[in-house]
Amino acid sequence: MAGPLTSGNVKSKVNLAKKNFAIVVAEWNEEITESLYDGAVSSLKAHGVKKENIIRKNVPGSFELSLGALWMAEEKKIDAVICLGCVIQGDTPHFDYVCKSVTDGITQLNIALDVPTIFGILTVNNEEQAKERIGGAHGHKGEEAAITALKMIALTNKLKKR
Ligand code: DLZ
Repeated sequence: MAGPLTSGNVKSKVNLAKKNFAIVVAEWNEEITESLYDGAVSSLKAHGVKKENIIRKNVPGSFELSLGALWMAEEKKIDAVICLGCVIQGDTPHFDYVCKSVTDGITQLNIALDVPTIFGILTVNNEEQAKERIGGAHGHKGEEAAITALKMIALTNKLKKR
């Protein structure tokens, strides 16, 4: 069964107080992406990450998340990048293009770079589905994106990759 990532299953020997995070936030569907951001930051802080070690950058929309993430990953001190966005299905195929672009872009970053880049992007049919994923029936995807970043940092540490 697929289940939400919870803080209970982050097992890390990493000193998270010394780790640096970039969060790239898409401005489209701002009410949702702000909530994703708040959840991600709360979750990081709850695990010992220092607020001053979290850098935030905004991009206009989810299409721009990949480039924003690349720029952040190129910063020397960043240990993980978290991308947050919300793409809502409309009347045109635009949804499919934006979703494909950001999915492919973030996949490429993960393969090409040594910095985990987390896919915290809602791809939903309507606003109601989005709200269910920012603390509703389907958990909080901003918190889950943060937990995923912590797990990838724990893994890179275990493999001594960085
Ligand atoms: C244009 C557009 C549309 C229609 N819908 C969304 C959306 O639901 N979520 C989102 O993050 N961005 C959307 N955008 C903007 C594109 O991501 C992008 O910013 C523009 O096409 C300019 O490159």
